[in-house]
Amino acid sequence: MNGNLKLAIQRKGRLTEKSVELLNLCGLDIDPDLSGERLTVSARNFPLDILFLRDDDIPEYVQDGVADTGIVGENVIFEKQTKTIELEKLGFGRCSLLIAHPENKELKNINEINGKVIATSYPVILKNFLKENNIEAKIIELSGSVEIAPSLGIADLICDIVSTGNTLMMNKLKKSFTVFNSEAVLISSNKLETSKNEILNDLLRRIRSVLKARTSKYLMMNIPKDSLEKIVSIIPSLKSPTVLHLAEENMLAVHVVIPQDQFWNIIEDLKAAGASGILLLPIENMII
Ligand code: PRT
Ligand code: ZN
Repeated sequence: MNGNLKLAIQRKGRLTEKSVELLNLCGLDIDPDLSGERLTVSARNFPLDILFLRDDDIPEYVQDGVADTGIVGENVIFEKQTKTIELEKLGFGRCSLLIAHPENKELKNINEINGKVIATSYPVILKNFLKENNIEAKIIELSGSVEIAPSLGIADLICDIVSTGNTLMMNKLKKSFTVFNSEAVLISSNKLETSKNEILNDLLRRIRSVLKARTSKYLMMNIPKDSLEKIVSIIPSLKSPTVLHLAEENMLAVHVVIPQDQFWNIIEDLKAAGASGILLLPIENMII
């Protein structure tokens, strides 16, 4: 026991690289053995030990205190029904758990699922969804290759994770209903000792500032002096913009941080209000 915070991440899979990348962006110096050979690795400049585990085991390990915190998909947390705290959505590992049917069949109304046989690796989430919708169907639990169940004749429908939809297409299946939307999240045990909690809060602050920087951009532009009020009313920023004088009289430079997804919504309005020389720059980190 070295007092370090123990963070569980997926050993080898879809979430591994993004989890390590996020920790690196938080300024943690880690040299992970991504070959899957080692079980733990320590950060050189932060009191953190990383445990590499199968994603399915992470919620339980965090609940039981083997790890203090973990990064895992919401789909896995929900399926395992463990008692952990979801601290932050991390913006990667996005996917949906969907019901899909053979493309040569129709499935328009959710009630048509009644009496059908559905293959899935997520029986708990599916059972929940069926109950909420008052549907009676038979669930067949498979640990993998769910998408081939209809062509093997063992199920009418599947309920599986989809991200690009390529796997469905290759197996001649079509999406019908969304059961659950998921992304990677940071979870923690609900009984952390104070010293661990302090380290976790430090890590969480860093993660939040990295996530915030990722979704924000630094907008710079030149504007005619008399359109300042108009320009400020267009800009979707909580903070007041920086306004600088230019050598050219009657012109100002305006600098402001905006949510990245707003840029294309406001650009035409800015131009119409006289903005020119518009630059949009990435932000590496943002302390909030
Ligand atoms: O070995 P371990 O148990 O740790 O890993 P695993 O094989 O169980 O999980 P892994 O690495 O496949 O996925 C880890 C997590 O990534 C999942 O729990 C989800 O939260 C998330 N995620 C995001 C996905 C996908 N996208 C995804 N596309 N998990 C699985 N898939 C699979 C899906 O099951 C299907 O077979 O990819 C296929 C469909 O992908 P598309 O792109 O063809 O639609
Ligand atoms: Zn797994």
